[in-house]
Amino acid sequence: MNVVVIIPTFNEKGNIENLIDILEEEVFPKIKNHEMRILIADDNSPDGTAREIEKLMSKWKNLDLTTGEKKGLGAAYVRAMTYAVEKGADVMFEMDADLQHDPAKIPEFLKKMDEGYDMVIGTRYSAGGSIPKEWPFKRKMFSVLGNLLVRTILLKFSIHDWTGGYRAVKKEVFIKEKPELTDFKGYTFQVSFLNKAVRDGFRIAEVPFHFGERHVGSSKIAPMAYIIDLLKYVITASLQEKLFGPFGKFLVVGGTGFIIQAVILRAMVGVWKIDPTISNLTGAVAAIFSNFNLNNIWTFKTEKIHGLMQYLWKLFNFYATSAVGVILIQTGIIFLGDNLFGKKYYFWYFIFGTGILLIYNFTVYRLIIWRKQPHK
Ligand SMILES: Nc1nc2c(ncn2[C@@H]2O[C@H](COP(=O)(O)OP(=O)(O)O)[C@@H](O)[C@H]2O)c(=O)[nH]1
Ligand SMILES: [Mg+2]
Repeated sequence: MNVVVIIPTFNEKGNIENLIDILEEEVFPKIKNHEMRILIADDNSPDGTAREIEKLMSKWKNLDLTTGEKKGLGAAYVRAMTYAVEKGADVMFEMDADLQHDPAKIPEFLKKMDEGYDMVIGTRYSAGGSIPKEWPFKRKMFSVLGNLLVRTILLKFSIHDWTGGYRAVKKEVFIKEKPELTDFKGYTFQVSFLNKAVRDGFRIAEVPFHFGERHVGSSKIAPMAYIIDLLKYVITASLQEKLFGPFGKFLVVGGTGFIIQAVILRAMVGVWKIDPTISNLTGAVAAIFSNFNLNNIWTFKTEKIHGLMQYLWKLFNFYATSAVGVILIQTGIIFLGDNLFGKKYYFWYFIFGTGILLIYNFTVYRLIIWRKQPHK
């Protein structure tokens, strides 16, 4: 594969030559099965980083430079990745210039790529990874809690390091997500890019690494502005996903099911004078059938069921799930509540039971009936 290590720089003159030397002399010679290049994404650094690179370009033929106006880290990455893809890159690395990202880990990322992953995330927060021991307690807390907060708000716990900037990504992921990568131009780019890749089912692996101390110079991050930008992103993204994503659609479908059942019940009992129990059951069977089909063509349309046998089998599963949910979970919670705290609060048990029922149903649908397929 054609691999490009992209290094964004803003006033990194003191670090960049050192890093390039390590990559060219120690890391790249060990990689035999891929073609390795370096692309520096500089934003007209006043310290003359770009001039330094131009000098080094006569020494290293696989070294390239893109320069532009300073619009933030994310904007620099989007520009550089666009350029790299145009020049034929298959895989792109994100790496800081300040030597905080151990270049010796590159082969481990590439191994994951060879195994078929689409994106590989360097992680500081799982076994084998770490943040600098020298950091003061406050900074450590900040770093750990920040990540935990992102994971919790997004409700995505399988990835341990959302905010880091040591990654490898296949060009397909970038091409797919690029149109949506324009809103957050700063450091929040990292979280939003990864979140979109997760959403779209790209296969993601993690490589633990020890995050070092900055070599020379100072951090470019503005902590307060970053935190506000980050929170803005994770909260809106999470709400959007929950309300307008499959879960929101699932709730809408459930609402239509309720109406269908109510109309059938009223019609059968009121107009045709049929026994209410039988009428209710008939309404339920019809509502469940409608729910199943609406979920199939709308809520989970990306995992739509094909073929008659598959359809009948999943429909059977859906009826079974619905029966188990209503009988065991919803009714069970009401039964428990009645016996533990008294019948007085029965309606609250019903509300609580219905809440749990919804979560149970959605989980079964997502994990069993319309299981998310990895990105093709
Ligand atoms: N091109 C470009 N690079 C940036 C910008 N902001 C930060 N960087 C680079 O991004 C990398 C990470 O920044 P750094 O200040 O080390 O962040 P920290 O490690 O979170 O403190 C470094 O290589 C910076 O030079 C920017 O606006 N434009
Ligand atoms: Mg840094």
